[in-house]
Amino acid sequence: MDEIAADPSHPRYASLLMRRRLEIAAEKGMLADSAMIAHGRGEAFDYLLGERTTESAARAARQALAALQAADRPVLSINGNVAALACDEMLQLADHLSCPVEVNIFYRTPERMEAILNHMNERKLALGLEVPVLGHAPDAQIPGLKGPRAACHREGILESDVILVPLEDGDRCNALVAMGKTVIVIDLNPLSRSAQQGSITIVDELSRALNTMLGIAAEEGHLAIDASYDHQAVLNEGLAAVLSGLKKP
Ligand code: PTJ
Repeated sequence: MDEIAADPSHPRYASLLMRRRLEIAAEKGMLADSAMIAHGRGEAFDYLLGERTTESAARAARQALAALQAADRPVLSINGNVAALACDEMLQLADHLSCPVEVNIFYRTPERMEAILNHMNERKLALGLEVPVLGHAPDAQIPGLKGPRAACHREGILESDVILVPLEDGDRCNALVAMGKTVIVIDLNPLSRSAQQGSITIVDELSRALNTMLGIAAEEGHLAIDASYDHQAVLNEGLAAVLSGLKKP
């Protein structure tokens, strides 16, 4: 799946690999029409960050993992871009947390839902994981949202207490926060509404953020929540890191 023409030593290898994953997902009908625009915006911010996990992003990832581990009903939300870019890492994190993933897309069509669910279930089988993959039979609505984008599973997103929403739309993030959930956002843009409104925001590239969490989980197991964690202060550090990229010669 991951074959690309570039050599792994190519300085832009990781970026080229992610683009290839999006091309493959587009061919499979998994992506929204605006998926490439969203990705391009992310790439621009990542360029300014130096395509690295900053110290503040690592701290946010740590707090996010601790919150997910402490949750009664954690759930990981999957959209088209997330399924394309980091399906395996999302399944591995769900496996570590013994929780479901739920395919929940903004630009919802039956065809896209089927393509993403098929992809997730194929990867789940290939990895040999028992993770429940929800999204096939929504039986609830996220309050405050209109139309198909509100559809979700009662046993998944609706009744979750802590939810990971990478690359999330601002309205939906807001609706989840309004439900009283701890909402963990992964977004390279520290100024996005989701990044600002989330409970814990990791300003990092999706696959790097997930691999940071998986690495900490493997090395340290169960973490304690940091009671002094300050979402806005960590987010401001993320913004400062982006802005420092503008000043480079
Ligand atoms: O599959 P759907 O229908 O749910 O649609 C998914 C997209 C991503 C198209 C939809 O949610 C959307 O339009 O999102 P936005 O409003 O463009 O927000 C996406 C955010 O994710 C932006 O702030 C980007 O900077 C950021 N982003 C993009 N790629 C990455 C990223 N953040 C982290 N890692 C990335 N790889």
